[in-house]
Amino acid sequence: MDKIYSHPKSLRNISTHYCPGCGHGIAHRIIAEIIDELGIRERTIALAPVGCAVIAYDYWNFDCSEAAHGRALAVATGIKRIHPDKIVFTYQGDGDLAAIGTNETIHAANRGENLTVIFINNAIYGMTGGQMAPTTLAGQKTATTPLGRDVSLQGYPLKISEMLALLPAVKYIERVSLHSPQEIIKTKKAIKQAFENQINNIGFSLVEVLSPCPTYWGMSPKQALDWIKEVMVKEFPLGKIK
Ligand SMILES: Cc1ncc(C[n+]2csc(CCOP(=O)(O)OP(=O)(O)O)c2C)c(N)n1
Ligand code: SF4
Ligand SMILES: [Mg+2]
Repeated sequence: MDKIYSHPKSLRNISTHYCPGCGHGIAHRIIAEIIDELGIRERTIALAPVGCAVIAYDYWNFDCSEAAHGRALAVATGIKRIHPDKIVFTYQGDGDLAAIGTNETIHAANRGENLTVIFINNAIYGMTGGQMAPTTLAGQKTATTPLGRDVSLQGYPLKISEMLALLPAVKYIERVSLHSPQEIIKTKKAIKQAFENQINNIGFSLVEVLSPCPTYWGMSPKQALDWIKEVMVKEFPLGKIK
């Protein structure tokens, strides 16, 4: 009989601190499976973000480093330039990558660093209590927009993937989602492509993953998946951007 389930070597066998229905655990597992499949566990270095995934290094079973909030791509640049034989990736939330870290993100992309970026867009600051993120939808209620995001005061949801796609040194950008098993399979394919690009020295690759945060969306896990499918993808359409 074919084996259909096994624990990835790249994932430690411990419980996580994530809330029920959170997307981070699914994304961690996908990355671990890919690193096993590509046989790169011994030469992978991850940069954990500041955000709910701050202790991702406790869950992955390969080398990891931590960066100050938003600085993962600056640290990753240094590591990759010193160790071009290593496979270096950042794992960052919308607050980390597209708010405090916007500078680092845009300039690493513009330099065409040969890095892989996993961008977890849950449209909120999870770790700090559900404040508005750059990617919060218009009208979305958060701790800092209790009446809903008002674009005349707080601006529009930031489409950082589309912005980055304009840069000539950026080689691959795709937006995927975790809201169903079919979409999770597509997410895995896109993330694998982003790692293969780095292995083949193709250059800067980013996968934006729409990911549920039931806790700070004030929803059940099932409602959060439906909200991505019915509401969030209208603002953040899925598919290859570049
Ligand atoms: C320099 C600095 N500023 C602010 C913070 C507070 N802070 C911690 S995590 C975070 C935002 C996290 O949101 P996101 O990156 O979207 O990750 P999520 O928790 O949603 O996965 C903020 C503002 C900090 N730790 N360091
Ligand atoms: S607060 Fe949101 S992003 Fe953070 S662990 Fe809970 S569900 Fe996940
Ligand atoms: Mg977030």
